[in-house]
Amino acid sequence: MINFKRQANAIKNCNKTNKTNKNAVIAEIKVHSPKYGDLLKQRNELDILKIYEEAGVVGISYITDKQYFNGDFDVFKEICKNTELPVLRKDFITKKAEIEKTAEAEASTVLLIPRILGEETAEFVDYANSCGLDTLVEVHNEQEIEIAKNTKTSMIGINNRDICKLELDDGTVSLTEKLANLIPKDRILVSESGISNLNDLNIALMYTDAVLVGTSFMKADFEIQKEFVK
Ligand code: IGP
Repeated sequence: MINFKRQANAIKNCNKTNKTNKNAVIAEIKVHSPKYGDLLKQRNELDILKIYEEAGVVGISYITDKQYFNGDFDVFKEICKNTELPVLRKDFITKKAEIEKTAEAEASTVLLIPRILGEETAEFVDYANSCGLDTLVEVHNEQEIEIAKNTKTSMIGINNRDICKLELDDGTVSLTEKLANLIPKDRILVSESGISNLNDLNIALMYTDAVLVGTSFMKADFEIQKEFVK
């Protein structure tokens, strides 16, 4: 139960300090992108974790899906063990047993996708919360927002990309601009995917509490990462 709402609280605290100009960035350790291929480039995930921590990110995301993203649950467990930051598990979760496994790894948050779970999303959110996990419910259109609103999730993520296209689309923050006002203000709002530069980041943060950045963080050098977080 220790981890409950850690990610949500970290974002809230960061936004308080936002008065001192800190952006709430959840940085993804993304091993492989269906679009860009290998992003790890012979680096070690735990070394990347340390660099992200130094850059001052508000949370870590890791994709455990093997098929499309070449993720590895054992690496995920290592990441959780080696950081004080809240860690989000990204995967295409369809079974409650996977939620339990995520909690056992001492992750902070689990991603749940209405496109996959439909109306069952609410039940999965409750289950994750009962396991001590926070939830990020990921939406891409108005219909999915309706499903997300009917759950108790503390965080809603607008995925700027269509997950069914497996990253062959570019994703644009204009989707965040379009959908943000449909999300109730009592939920923490995150803009996910396709944030490739500071301009995208600043636009997204005009509408949301936090951003989730994968590919461009994996490609950027430390100075640029610090610029993102600053
Ligand atoms: C990161 P990007 O464009 O910054 O690399 O995107 C993240 O949002 C993306 O990896 C993602 C994802 C997902 C991966 C969003 N939702 C669901 C796997 C499963």
